Amino acid sequence: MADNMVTKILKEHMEDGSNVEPGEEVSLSIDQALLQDATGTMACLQFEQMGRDRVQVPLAVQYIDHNVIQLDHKNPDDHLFLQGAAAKYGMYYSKPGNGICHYLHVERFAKPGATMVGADSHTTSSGAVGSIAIGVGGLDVALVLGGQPFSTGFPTVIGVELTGELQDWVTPKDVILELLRRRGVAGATNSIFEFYGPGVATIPVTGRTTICNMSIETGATTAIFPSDDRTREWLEAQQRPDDFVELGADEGAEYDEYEHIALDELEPLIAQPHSPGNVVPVSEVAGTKVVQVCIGSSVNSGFEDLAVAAAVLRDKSVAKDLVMTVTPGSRQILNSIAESGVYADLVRAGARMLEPICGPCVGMGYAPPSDAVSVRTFNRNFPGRSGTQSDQVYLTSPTVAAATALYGVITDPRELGEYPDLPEAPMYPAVDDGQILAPAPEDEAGEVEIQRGPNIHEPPEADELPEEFTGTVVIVLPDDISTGDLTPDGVEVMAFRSNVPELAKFTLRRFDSEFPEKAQKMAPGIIVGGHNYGQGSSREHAALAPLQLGIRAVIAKSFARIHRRNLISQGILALLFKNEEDYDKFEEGQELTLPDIREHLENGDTEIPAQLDGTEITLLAQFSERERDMARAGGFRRQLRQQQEESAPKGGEFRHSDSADDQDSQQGGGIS
Ligand code: MIC
Repeated sequence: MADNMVTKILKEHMEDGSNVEPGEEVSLSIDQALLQDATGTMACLQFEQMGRDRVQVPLAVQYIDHNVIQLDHKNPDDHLFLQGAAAKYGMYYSKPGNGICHYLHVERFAKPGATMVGADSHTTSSGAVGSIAIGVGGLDVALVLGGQPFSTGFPTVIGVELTGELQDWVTPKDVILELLRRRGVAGATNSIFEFYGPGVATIPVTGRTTICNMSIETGATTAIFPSDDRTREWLEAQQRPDDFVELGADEGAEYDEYEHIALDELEPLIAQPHSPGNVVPVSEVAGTKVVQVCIGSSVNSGFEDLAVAAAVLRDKSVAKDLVMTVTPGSRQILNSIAESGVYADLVRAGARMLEPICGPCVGMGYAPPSDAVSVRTFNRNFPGRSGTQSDQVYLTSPTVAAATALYGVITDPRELGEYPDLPEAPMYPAVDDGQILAPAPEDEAGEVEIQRGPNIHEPPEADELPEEFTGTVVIVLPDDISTGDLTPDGVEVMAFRSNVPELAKFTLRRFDSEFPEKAQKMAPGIIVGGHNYGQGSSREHAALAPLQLGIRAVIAKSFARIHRRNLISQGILALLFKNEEDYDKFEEGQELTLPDIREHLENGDTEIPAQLDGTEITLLAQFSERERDMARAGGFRRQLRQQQEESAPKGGEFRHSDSADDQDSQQGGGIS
């Protein structure tokens, strides 16, 4: 049977037969795991609860790239903790300033045909070299580190045929913006994009990285490119020729859905505030005044991306009232732009050159002024993500960003005339793994001391689900609530990623600054949401912080994939409306009862009867068997412990938290 590439790779990694029907739950063996500092501390703490001495996955890398502003002890304490954990438990450790996890992983570790999970939604970048790379919550990464397979619904595979070639000034960023224009931010949920067709060969690996990185913004699980000559050249340049295998769909393979993009017909595109899905041609917003341009970071931080910006700005200056930042993706890119003259051109043009860290992409400094327009080559523009609550962030390609920096207004780069000659990308960049530390050898790992700073606390844990659940509606939210709404970005808040009780104080501040206090008073609480609840990042903090405040159920019209999983894994019921009109019946302060909820879940019932202040409504529990068990137990950690108590342990188990943090770590532990 002719299989597409996704199905081939998944079949090779399936631990339980060959059920490849979309939506059916499959267990996958995982080859690689990625962690970064903003989500890694929770992942490592949960891994430690499993009681394993060493990680069980063939390769795990802990990157430090998000929380690196280091205003005080919190960030560097996290780094030390993670460095110790990596050394002791058997993970590579990439030091701060060495590169942005998604980009650097494509350079140094990602492999064609491999499966990979990462505690970062943009883990998907590694699809650029033919990996199936999926962003998940920290607990899911911890489980993989502990030797468990990763279970997920078998995806719908969307074949994206690329034909033709991009015209001058149009870039791979426009390919993913075009998919976002067509599908919006939830139009590919539970799907994987697989690119094929003659246009694929025209897109370099760095361009593929940008496309795969932002595939998550459509709600997709991930995206993947075939492993072809471009991949071979890339891996050779990275001095990893042995990692190359040719991979693609079988001749005649079919897809569940199809898209076709004629590359030569694309034009420069831009996503307007405040959603990556709000895409229009640049010409529609040309002339808009801009005060900040940011190029690079998690996407568009490869050599060509920065070289084209430098070429546009060579011997010129950024506009008088505009400030521009440039962030290379990795130390290798920093070296390459320094050696090729790109760096000097950018500096002379007035750019603020940043180190290879996530930086402004996740609100780590360089926030724009109030109400002002910032044009960024990044991947997300949810409200307030830049650090400024009234921000007006547009997302676009480096060519549009460079032209905009030059003129101070949004500019279609095709107006610049002929495409400039770019300096040659160094074919063999200086491969330098000097800032990636190998783990301690197994026989020395016992000696490694892990330092735990005062900001590091065990994650909270839910109670077992009662026979009947009654809770109070604490807030009713609109569509498209992002995990950044739940757990905000920015220097101040993100410094508490290892300290959920403190972090919880910022929960949903954009909607109700009193939410944390209210939720604690009303506990057990319920959040009601619209469509695409929990879109965006993989941060499980967006489940842990509400849990800390006593939230025990979220009822929504639909959920984003990663967040839904994080809620269930952490013991929060993620229920759907059977009739969406029932959403309008909900108001703050109402009581909702789910009679016999345990029994319903035990029986595998999908329809869950509920009473909302006396009115009968029906909710849906669309759970797999595994999820039903998790929900009843009060989350996955508690479930595994129960299994351990009932029978001989299999594949790792979670210990009870008996640390001094135990008080914090109970449901509704609250904040002081
Ligand atoms: C993001 O782009 O939103 C982040 C910051 O990389 C997050 C990770 C995080 O919240 O720490 C992500 O995409 O998962």
